[in-house]
Amino acid sequence: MTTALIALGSNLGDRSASIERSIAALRALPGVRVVRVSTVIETEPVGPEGQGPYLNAAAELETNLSPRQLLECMLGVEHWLGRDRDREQRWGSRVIDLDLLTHGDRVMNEPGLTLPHPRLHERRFVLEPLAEIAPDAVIPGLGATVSQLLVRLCEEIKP
Ligand code: A4P
Ligand code: MG
Repeated sequence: MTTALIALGSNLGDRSASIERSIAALRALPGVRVVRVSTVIETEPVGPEGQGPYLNAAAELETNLSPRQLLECMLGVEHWLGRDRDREQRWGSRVIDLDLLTHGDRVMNEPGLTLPHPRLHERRFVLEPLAEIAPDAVIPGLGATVSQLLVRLCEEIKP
């Protein structure tokens, strides 16, 4: 079994139901155990103008699925919840976004799958909930823990 960390975000429709239903769907997946779920926080949108605020959360999973299999399942959950990628703008509004942040100590950059998630260290809406459930997790390739990355990001943002 491998530990995987994921991020959840929603800013369209019933945001809190979408987060809860995603967690329920992940729990129901064979080969996946949901170990911990953070609290859900409301965050200012990052990206194109005119989007509503997001609800964000993070979860820790144990899985015997490969990174590719797990991501496929996560994309399936997004689809099941009504996400329509064809009608979306990059970084624009979405019913649900599930990002695979880490999968054990895997570092990979393949078409359709990059690990760790390439922007996780730049996203406060990812690091904040993640720090609540896995502050001491070391992010492979970055050689820093989640709480160290969050401190760094907060220092960069300060003038
Ligand atoms: N993909 C490759 N690697 C991964 C991975 N590790 N996890 C591919 C998930 N997907 C991965 O993903 C596009 C494609 O990336 C997938 O088909 C998959 O094969 P996406 O999730 O549709 O892309 P995205 O979400 O538009 O971009 P990205 O890079 O995930 O950015 P973010 O950071 O998720 O931006 N503001 C707030 N406050 N809260 C948010 O949650 N989210 C975004 C989306 C923008 N602003 C936000 C929030
Ligand atoms: Mg995403």
